Amino acid sequence: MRSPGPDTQIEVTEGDQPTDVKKWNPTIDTSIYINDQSQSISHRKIIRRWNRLSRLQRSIVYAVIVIAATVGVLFYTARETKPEEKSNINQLPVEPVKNLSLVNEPVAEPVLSNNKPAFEIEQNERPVFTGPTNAKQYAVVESFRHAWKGYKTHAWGHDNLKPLSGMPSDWFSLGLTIVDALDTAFIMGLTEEFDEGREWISKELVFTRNKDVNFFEVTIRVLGGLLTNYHYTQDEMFLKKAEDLGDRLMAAFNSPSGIPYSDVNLGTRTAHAPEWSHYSTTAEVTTVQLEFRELSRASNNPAFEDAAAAVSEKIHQLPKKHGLVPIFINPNTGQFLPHATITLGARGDSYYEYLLKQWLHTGKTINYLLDDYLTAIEGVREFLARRSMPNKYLFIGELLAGSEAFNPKMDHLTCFLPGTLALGHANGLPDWHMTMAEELMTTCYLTYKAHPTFLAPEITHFNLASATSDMYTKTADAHSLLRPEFIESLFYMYQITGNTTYQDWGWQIYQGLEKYAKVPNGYTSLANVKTEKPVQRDMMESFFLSETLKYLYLLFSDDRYLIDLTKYVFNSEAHPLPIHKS
Ligand code: DMJ
Repeated sequence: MRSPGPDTQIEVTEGDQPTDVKKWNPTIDTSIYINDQSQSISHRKIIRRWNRLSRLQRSIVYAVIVIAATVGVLFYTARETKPEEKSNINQLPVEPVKNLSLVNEPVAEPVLSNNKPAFEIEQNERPVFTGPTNAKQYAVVESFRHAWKGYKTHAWGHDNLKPLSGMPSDWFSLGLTIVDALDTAFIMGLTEEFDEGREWISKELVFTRNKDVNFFEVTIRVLGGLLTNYHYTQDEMFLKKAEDLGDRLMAAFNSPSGIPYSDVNLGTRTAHAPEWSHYSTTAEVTTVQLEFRELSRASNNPAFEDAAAAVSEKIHQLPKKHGLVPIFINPNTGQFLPHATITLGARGDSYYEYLLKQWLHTGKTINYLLDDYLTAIEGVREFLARRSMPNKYLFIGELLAGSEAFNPKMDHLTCFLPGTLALGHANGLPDWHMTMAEELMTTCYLTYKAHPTFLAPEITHFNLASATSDMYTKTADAHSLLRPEFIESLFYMYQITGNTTYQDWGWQIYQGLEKYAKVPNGYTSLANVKTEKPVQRDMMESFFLSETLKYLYLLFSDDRYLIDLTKYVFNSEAHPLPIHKS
């Protein structure tokens, strides 16, 4: 049976939890009466003694009471205003929504108001996940269990499930859905699912196949997933697998420039550029650093971190357009493909994300990462941020390959940006970053609301000249892979601001997923979100379990710091990694 969708609201009563009702006992309790009597006798004694005191003695008693009360008030006030480790992010001022100034606004210097020393997580401080606590979280957990069950029944050990045909699908042959989704099961408190996944990884996951895999995808999904599971459980099995995989992935860095090749053969430990090009993708080569650094820190082997950090350092040295990078880079020369597309969507996105996140992961100690991030966000405002007509919605466009002409097109992938901007602001970056984040949240939300499915298309186009509507979706771009980016940003915005509107928006989208993407064997990608009867695509991406459902679960958490952003940084595939001191 299909679940209800946006127009059939699922009833959620927060007070549905069973209340501890105490039973009333009509028997007279005589001890209460005796207590009352003896209390009134002792009151009379106190009054008689007080009347016998001299005026001086009474004044001393008054003075003592006044001093005690003053000390008490002072102590209480001091306690209330003391910044708590946990609520640091929350206490930063968040400006109300206002319009971002796009042209030649003087750039404010960052005020690192939250530049406190980074927090290194100790074993006994790891979060304990005890499962859902409210109806919305229970619903999301049920969605995860439904997806996991379908995958387990029809595609166990394969990369993905094709939920319509009930067939498996392989890409890297690494049991991608198990490894990618496992920490979501852990965070949701699903011990049975976690145990069966752990068992498969321990017995079946091998990296010895003579097969090319994508260096970036395997790093963020498989290496990232193994490292988070290791962090949470301290189970050495996960670390051993991660070291074996990391060792094999290191082949990608064996290029003349050290910029990794896109494809690695894990079995033969060789790497090469893709068949169709000499180039690697900029976002791919710059979105492995959190994972390789974490592997080094966990295994005490600096080689992983060194190889990946050298890539960031090299790219730092390259000329850019006000911090903005072309989407292709040559691993032989170490140079960007000149005049390639500039975008915060496909192939560009996580370059910007990892500048900030690497800076946070290393306890805000690597300054060039922050500098490059700040410059890039200024570049975004200057060259890519525009307003649509007629309603002046802020969106992020692209610069076309060759001409660098502005293209008013925004990938859904770009909806990661408001979350990242909010994270930066919470860590002391300029207020206009938060203004930009809030405005982009509205725009991304509208890309969902514009469609009867309440789901967003892969790409949205915006009108710059007078038109009846601000945005439109071309049929070729109308599909949805149930991507996580906007829900990810909702999670960041909610944890950082506490504004429950972000939860409400997430719930509307969740209902769209339930109504249009849920099928008997799981959840499926859609061919067209513009129609109430969308053609379904027969693919359940691993990131739906790893990211989309995880961020929904965290968004609806009663404890909005369930995974605290002052202690953890999420990799690009939603695997939380602990923040280090340096
Ligand atoms: C995920 O695999 C990662 O978030 C990646 O960085 C971008 N695309 C997908 C999800 O959309």
